[in-house]
Amino acid sequence: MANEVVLLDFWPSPFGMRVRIALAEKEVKYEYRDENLRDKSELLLKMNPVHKKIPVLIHNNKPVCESLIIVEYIDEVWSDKYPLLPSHPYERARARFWADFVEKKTYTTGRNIWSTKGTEQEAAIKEFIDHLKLLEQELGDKPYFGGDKFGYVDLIFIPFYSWFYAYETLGNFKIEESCPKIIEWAKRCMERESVAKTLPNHEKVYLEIKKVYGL
Ligand code: GS8
Repeated sequence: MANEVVLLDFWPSPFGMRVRIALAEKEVKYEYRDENLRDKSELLLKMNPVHKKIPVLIHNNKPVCESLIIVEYIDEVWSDKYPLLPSHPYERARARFWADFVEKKTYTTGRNIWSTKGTEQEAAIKEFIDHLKLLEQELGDKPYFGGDKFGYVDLIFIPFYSWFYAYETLGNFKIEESCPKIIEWAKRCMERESVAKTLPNHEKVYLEIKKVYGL
């Protein structure tokens, strides 16, 4: 079967970065299309008519939407290269639990940091740090969430590292002071080629967030 792969994405999107890292780990060749989210392409509206959001992976003309689902799809289709999810059902369930935690908590609470002020912002920062501390606890003394090797949870979480500078600058706090192990982990992940070549410059992300949210 021919493998025609197109990715509809937007460069600062942590959701899109997940898919780019997964495709890099699997050494899949694909066409990258950067969307203008204020003027979405016909293709995006056709391929993701329900949410109308990026990322969308189009594999042999068939769309797959939602980053967590896309990454699992990639892992199953290109199963011969670098498995991302653990093979044991229990470990797989645990990995999905923490990916879901990152999904439901980190992005949402992170956004509250720049959409609030004063005591509300202090509370948002505390909540954000509390979530990172739970992740730090789950990491424990392991080099990666995946254990000895970079895996699914690492891949799902690491794109947010490129947003840390924006969180810190807009909230005037330092993540490393409360969660040094998370920063160590992130730097370790950055040594991986798939991550290093995917994550954009943090100042560029910060400027884009300021622009998008009118800050
Ligand atoms: C989130 C995708 C998303 O929010 C996933 O793929 O995991 N749960 C989804 N995409 C945003 C850009 S990144 O902030 C998007 O496409 N927004 C366009 C819009 O809301 O109109």
